[in-house]
Amino acid sequence: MSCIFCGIAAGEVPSDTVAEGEDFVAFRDLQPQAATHVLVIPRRHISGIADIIPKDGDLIGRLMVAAADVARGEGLAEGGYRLVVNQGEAGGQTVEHLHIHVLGGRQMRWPPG
Ligand code: DGP
Repeated sequence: MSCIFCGIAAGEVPSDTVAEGEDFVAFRDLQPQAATHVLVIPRRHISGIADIIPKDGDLIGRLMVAAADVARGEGLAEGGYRLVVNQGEAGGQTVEHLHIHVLGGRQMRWPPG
């Protein structure tokens, strides 16, 4: 199975990386939906949030910390921003490698579409 985000995590597929750590990479979305749109992914392949298990809790926590750090680094912390995880078809997930969207730079609305 080939996974585009595994390719990005391995450095085999080019991406505009904004941050990385031992177990995560953050890079700009190819089809930005806001002025700032960054994806935070685990280096390890996890298909989606529905596939996490209790022992992944620390990793998920580090991904959330990374997402907040990215938002701070992008200058979004004061004005606000949105973190999104899409899961499965009805959730709008198109890439089956867990990712947190960091969206900011415009007013978000509720409910999301
Ligand atoms: P989702 O719909 O939640 O699965 O979001 C997948 C996002 O990934 C979507 O906003 C577009 C982005 N994307 C898809 N392929 C690539 C790629 O090759 N590079 C980058 N940087 N982003 C990608």
